[in-house]
Amino acid sequence: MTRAYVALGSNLGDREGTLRAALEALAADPGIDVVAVSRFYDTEPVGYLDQPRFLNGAAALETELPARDLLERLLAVELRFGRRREDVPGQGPRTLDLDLLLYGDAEIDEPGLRVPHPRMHERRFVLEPLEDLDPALDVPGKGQVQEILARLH
Ligand code: GSY
Repeated sequence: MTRAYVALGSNLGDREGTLRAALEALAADPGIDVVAVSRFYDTEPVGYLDQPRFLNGAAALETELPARDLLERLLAVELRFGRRREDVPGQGPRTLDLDLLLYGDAEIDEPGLRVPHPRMHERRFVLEPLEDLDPALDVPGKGQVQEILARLH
């Protein structure tokens, strides 16, 4: 059994309803246990700034699925609930983003699958929800979540 951490984000439509529906969809998957959910945070957009505020959160999952299969299930849920505005590819408003952040203590760098997530240590909107779940959580190569956040302040 592996503990994995997932970031959730939405900045279009019923943001909280979408995050909750996505968590229910993950919990309904027989291969995934949702063991903890962070608070949700209303956050300023980072990167592409001309878009609505986000609602961000994080969840701890337990799974026996390999990382690649877990990622595929996340992408399937994202597709079910997600919608991206065609005019701003990549960085624009979206109804749902699900990012695989951590998969146990694994370090994986394969096409389409990188854990730890390569930008998670720079993103307050990822680290604050993770700190809710486990301040001492280790991000391989970067240290504990609480330490990374303290360095960002
Ligand atoms: O995958 C990240 C999507 N995203 C976000 C986000 O989730 N929250 C905030 N606050 N800014 C963001 N910019 C991008 S892109």
